[in-house]
Formats: sequence, structure tokens, C-alpha cells
Amino acid sequence: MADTYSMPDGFRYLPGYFDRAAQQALIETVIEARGDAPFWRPSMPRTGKPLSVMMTNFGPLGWVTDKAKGYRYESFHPQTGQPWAAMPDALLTLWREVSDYPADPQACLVNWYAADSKMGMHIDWDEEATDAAVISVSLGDKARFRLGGPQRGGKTASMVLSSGDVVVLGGASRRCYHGVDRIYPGTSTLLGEEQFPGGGRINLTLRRVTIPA
Ligand SMILES: O=C(O)CCC(=O)C(=O)O
Ligand SMILES: [Mn+2]
Repeated sequence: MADTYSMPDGFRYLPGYFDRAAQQALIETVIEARGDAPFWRPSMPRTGKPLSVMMTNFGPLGWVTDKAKGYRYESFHPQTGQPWAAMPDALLTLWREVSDYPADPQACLVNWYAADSKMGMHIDWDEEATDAAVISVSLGDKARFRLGGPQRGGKTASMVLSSGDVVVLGGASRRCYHGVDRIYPGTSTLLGEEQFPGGGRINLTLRRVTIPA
């Protein structure tokens, strides 16, 4: 059929890349990181509309957005003024194994999806190094991830991502629209109620921001 969606070149799905112990260790690093870099709810450029997810970052650069200055990378947390927590070793190892890129990631966006959170279709396009893949890790509740093409409103396909899964947006897929339709609340026990009231899903998105020297 000519009108079916075909997966863009460079898209990779690595189900179960992290086992339960590795997932737990990653969640521990998120819990530690938010001491100096607590989750906050960013807002959209211009409209100031709050995002559906809460965010923090690991690494020397963090992705932030607000009404006045829009989407960008910053070295410091917008509320505390403190640097982001260091990039966890397990994420550096993942990047080195999977990215096929000659330099390390500089940013790891941490998205916390509550039961009713979602993420609209978008392209990651705030980096200079768009030749580097974007690599993301799913933790906690399952989510319906949707991938389209380079044009908004084109054909899409969706898949359910589970805790421990890794998605790689490299090659042509780096320039493709993607988003999260919904999460499936209560489908994982990874995010404990005490640390993550209401549970939900954590997504870790690794990116190279600047072109390596
Ligand atoms: O949560 C996800 O699986 C995708 C996150 C994403 O696309 C982003 O943060 O840019
Ligand atoms: Mn994205």
C-alpha cells in the first residue's frame, strides 16, 4: 500500500535495554538530582501556557522554556540558579554504545508525565548538533509514543513504550515529528508513591547540543 507509514531511516527501538535493577538505579539518580534541581513546570514561548509535563535536567546544559525567552539550553536551573546534576554514568554508557557519535551528550532532559500528561507532536530542533541522534529512555508507566515524518500533519505510526525501553531518533528520523499521546497509569511499580506522588512515567532524553570542536 502506497499510503502506509514507513519508519524513517535511523529510527531504532531497543526494547528492554535496561533491566529492572538498572531502571531502579536510574530512578535513584533522578531522586538525587532533584535535590539541587527540583522538577518544575516550564511554560510555552509567547503564550506562557504551562507544559503538561514537569521537567529537570542532567548534564552541563539543560533544556528550558518560558514565556519570555522560549526554548533554549541553559547551564543553570531557572528557579534555584544551581547547575544541573551530573550526567549519570549509565546514560553516558548508553550514548557511547548506541549513538555512533564522536562526542558525549551535553544534556539529558528529564520529563515526568503524570497520569494525564502528554506531549504534542514536535521536532527536537534547539540543538546545533542535529547530526547527533536523540536517544531516550522510558521509565515507569507505559506510554503511547507517536512518530510521523518531517512535515506536521503527515502520516504517523504509534507504539507502546515500556519501562526500560530505549528509542533512538537518528538519521532522517532526527528531523521527524514525534510526541506522546498518553500514558497508561498504574502499568508499572517503578515510580514509588513517596517520591513520585501519583506515579507516572519518567522519560530521559539525551542530546548533543553544540558541534564538537
Ligand atoms: O517522552 C518521550 O518519550 C518523548 C520525549 C520528547 O520527545 C522530548 O522530550 O523531546
Ligand atoms: Mn522530542
